Amino acid sequence: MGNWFEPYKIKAVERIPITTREERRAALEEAGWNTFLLRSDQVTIDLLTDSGTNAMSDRQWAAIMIGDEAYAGSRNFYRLEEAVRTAYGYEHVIPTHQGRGAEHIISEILIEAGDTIPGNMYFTTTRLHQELAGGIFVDVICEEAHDPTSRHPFKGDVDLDKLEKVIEQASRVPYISVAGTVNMAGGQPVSMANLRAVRAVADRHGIRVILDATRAIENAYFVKEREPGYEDRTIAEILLETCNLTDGCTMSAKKDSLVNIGGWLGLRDPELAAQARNLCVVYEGLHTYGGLAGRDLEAIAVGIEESVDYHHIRARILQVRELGEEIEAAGVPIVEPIGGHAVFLDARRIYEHLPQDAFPAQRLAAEIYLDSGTRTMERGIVSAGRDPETGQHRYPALELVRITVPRRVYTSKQLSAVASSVKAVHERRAETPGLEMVFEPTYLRFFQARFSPLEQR
Ligand code: P70
Repeated sequence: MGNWFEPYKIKAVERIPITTREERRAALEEAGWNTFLLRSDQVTIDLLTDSGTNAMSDRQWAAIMIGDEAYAGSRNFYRLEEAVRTAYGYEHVIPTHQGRGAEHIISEILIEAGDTIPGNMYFTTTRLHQELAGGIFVDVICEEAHDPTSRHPFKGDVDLDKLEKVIEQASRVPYISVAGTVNMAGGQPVSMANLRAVRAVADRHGIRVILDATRAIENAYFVKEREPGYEDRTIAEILLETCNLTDGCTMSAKKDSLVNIGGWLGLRDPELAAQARNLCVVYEGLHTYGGLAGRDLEAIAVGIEESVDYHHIRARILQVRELGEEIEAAGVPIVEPIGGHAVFLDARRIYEHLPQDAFPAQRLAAEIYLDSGTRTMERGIVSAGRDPETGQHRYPALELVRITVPRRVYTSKQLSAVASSVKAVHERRAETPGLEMVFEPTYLRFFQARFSPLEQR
């Protein structure tokens, strides 16, 4: 891995709450055993997500002060537009309050009832917007992605045979939905070679390719690290080449772009962009602010510039990897290879005695919180939700807990403490029972579902 260190120094700090086990037990009961329902004041190390939890730089905080809060035509919008054009290469930029705002707009524009959208594994919000627009998402990711033990270097790759078959059988395919890195597969990258092949398939059938660019810079780091021919290319060059293979993208700036809120839709086709700007005023706000303050737009623009810096992205990826290696060294089963934004624990193998409908990953996330006040997230059967046709649980192959690392926020010493806690929870695995779901909301149930612990069987 080579030596790495954080390419920054710390100028402001925030005190974190230290709690007792009794306090955590009470908090967990109150939260219905769902880490999404904990208050952050009850959390010591918050590894729920890397979304909007990043530490901004002094330059970004300075950018906040030059926010131009004009309703229309804010200068910060044009700054953002320029930053996106330079780094991502999309001519048309429509700001949105966050990633799902962009997903909503693109789904509504491109999808007609009965359409099929193939993609490299579902993402919760992306798929929901595709379904709400009348589409059906079909997973065409390579088989290796469903196997947590496979060490395939690009587990985000599309299976081209599956893709061809889905296109053949569908009545209409408005676009292929590709993400890099693939969140639900464990933060796994897609290769440039695969993306080029997807583009070729799309061109042959006259289909668009829409990228989920949320963590495309993390993807670019893996390409540079692993894909022959890319060793000497810069992160910025790889990012641009990635986007050049697509017709548009949705972006949650809350990840790669080092901000706390924001997103955008990038498009090449001026006709589609005009439609998107029009829907933007319906759902988000005028097309030059998209639900954001001018200062947010400026902070994203600066964040984009910082995010393509090699030293930044290298430290980011290697900090996550170090955490994963420490957990793995303790004998805890994790998803291999270690992904970009998080370490994923394999709850299926940890709680071998629990059936999937006893929510093993949900329980594991709760146990880690109880042990050390570390907050993580379930990414398994609860996240997968129910099949809209049958109303039954979807049973995903991956039953995971995501330990997600915010950018520039925690020290490696803190992450080491998390690794020790995971080890302690793992040692108690045999005596840990599952959960029962006692409240289930209609949409994206993982956010608000409530559970209660099952008695030991
Ligand atoms: C996470 C967050 C957001 C996200 C993403 C990808 C690959 C789009 C979005 C949406 C937040 C989250 C969302 C749903 C469930 C749990 C957590 N991912 N594409 O923690 O962007 O949140 O800005 O609307 O990862 O992974 P946004």
